[in-house]
Amino acid sequence: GNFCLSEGGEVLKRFNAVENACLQALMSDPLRQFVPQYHGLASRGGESYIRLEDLLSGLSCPVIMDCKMGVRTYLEEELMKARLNPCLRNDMYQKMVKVDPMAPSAEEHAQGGVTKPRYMHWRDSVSSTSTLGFRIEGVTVEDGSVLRDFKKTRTFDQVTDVLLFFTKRQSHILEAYLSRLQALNEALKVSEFFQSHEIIGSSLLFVHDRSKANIWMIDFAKTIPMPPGICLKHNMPWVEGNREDGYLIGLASLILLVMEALRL
Ligand code: 4IP
Ligand code: MN
Repeated sequence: GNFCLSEGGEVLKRFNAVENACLQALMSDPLRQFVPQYHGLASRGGESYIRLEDLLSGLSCPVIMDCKMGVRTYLEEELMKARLNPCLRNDMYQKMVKVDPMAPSAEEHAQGGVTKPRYMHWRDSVSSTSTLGFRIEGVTVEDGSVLRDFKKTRTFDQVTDVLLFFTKRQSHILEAYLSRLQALNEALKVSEFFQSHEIIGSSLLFVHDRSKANIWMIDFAKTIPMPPGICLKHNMPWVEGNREDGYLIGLASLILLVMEALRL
């Protein structure tokens, strides 16, 4: 997972070269206002960290929802790797059985392992990732406890219920989220970064307290530049080789979802 430290109004996140390059590029892109401000690197106890704006500072008892964006959460590279070297993961088999003992095939049960893309694809299909283009990974409530039991939250109605719970149906919060999502949609249209990157496993972080609500783009460790001159559309179905991520499919679903929650 993501190893973070909080320090002096900043967050230190374990260094990752792919993420670091993205954050640097994003600081001179129209998406800058949707990304935590990047303050360079730090080192602590022999480890390197990325210094980021603390998105929670100035908020009182914030609640947080993490939505992982896109119609898939693994890189095409993972498929290639698994084909060349079909390494069986027992940890992923265990995680799979915990959610659904019937999910592994007879062969997978016998092996006690599944390949990474097999696990990731299964995760995407039992959650809302494959159909809605995003999934809820976690919700942190006022007392700081984290709810992570959303692995089978798949349908539009199921995600709507989580959003209603998370926002407590407060219309001023839902309205603020809606305008932020719409502003993000506009910024993505003119973003050179967005056109030129495959964005996998990145999240939108929804954060609000009693009065303020905001949404941030975070987690770029699997956000990969496209070859020069090749652009992604982000709203097309993925077929292996086209590298489409479905980011805009997820954003459109989220906009509909918040609109629907405001109507209910
Ligand atoms: C996790 O599965 C997430 O998909 C991680 O993605 C992924 O890390 C893990 O792969 C995988 O086990 P669960 O969420 O179902 O536990 P993310 O970091 O985007 O949350 P990668 O390495 O793909 O980023 P492994 O290979 O790290 O275990
Ligand atoms: Mn990761």
